[in-house]
Amino acid sequence: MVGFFVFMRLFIAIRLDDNIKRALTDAQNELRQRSFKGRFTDINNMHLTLAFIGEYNEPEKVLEVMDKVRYGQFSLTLGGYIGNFGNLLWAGIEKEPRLEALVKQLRHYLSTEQIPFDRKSFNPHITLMRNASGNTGFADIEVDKASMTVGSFSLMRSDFGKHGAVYTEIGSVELNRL
Ligand code: 2AM
Repeated sequence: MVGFFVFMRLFIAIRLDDNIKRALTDAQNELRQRSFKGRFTDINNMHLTLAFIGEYNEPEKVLEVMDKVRYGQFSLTLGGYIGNFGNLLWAGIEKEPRLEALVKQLRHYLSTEQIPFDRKSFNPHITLMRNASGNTGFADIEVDKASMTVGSFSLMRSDFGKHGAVYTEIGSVELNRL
């Protein structure tokens, strides 16, 4: 019999708490008030991507690799500004060496276990909207520098629904192991 595999679009991310989400929603509302048009990220979909895996059919293997990471909790603080990659607008993160070290460790294990991932250098950001048009003035928008404690990171799947992508957590790993 020929088996068939179900490929899922996977990525590893930090999920955000309500305090951070509130600050990001305020920033989105400010963009709306300035007549920015485009696809705003749904509040439930807000996250910080650590590694994008893409189409892959062994989520259990990814969770096993995530479980190899030995790392403690740290705090994540919004940078207070909006940046862009072309017409994608994002909220910046305050520079945090512990975030960068976590991503380095995670990507090291993904590599050694031969799990494919996007190797573009890590550029921490939280997407606020895509296909932005109608205005270009966002540089002076101040985003509340909200903070949260990062206590875990998650394996997420992305599915395309009627109203755009829907992200669902498959599993998570605690950051309490040094
Ligand atoms: P983002 O982090 O810039 O918002 C699921 O597609 C998530 O993985 C999105 O949040 C997306 O962008 C992020 N991502 C990172 N690299 C990606 C890539 N090469 N292709 C698609 N999505 C990517």
